[in-house]
Amino acid sequence: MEAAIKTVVSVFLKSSKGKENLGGKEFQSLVKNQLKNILTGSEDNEAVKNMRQQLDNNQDGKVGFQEYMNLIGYLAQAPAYYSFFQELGCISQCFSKLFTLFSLSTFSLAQQ
Ligand SMILES: [Ca+2]
Repeated sequence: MEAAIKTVVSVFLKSSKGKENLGGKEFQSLVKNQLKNILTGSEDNEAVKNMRQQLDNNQDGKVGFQEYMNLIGYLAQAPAYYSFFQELGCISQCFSKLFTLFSLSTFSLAQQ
């Protein structure tokens, strides 16, 4: 648990080069390098840009730590939803609703 928290924080700080926010290019390389096995579409620059804009709650054009944590929180919850949706028999349909709910509609989860 502690190791996971350290990793989440250090990935942000490494990507932002110690700054409080991730700019467009920095966020793009974080997604490409760190999330490529979780998110399909991480290679799609336009999709990553859309995701950055959707995460950008305070509309400053950058991804702050809190905004980054929203993404981590979402990704942490997704596998739990997956088995629930599997039981309901509506994986892709339910995920697209969930992604819309989280305003991340341009992305989908990689096959579990
Ligand atoms: Ca922001």
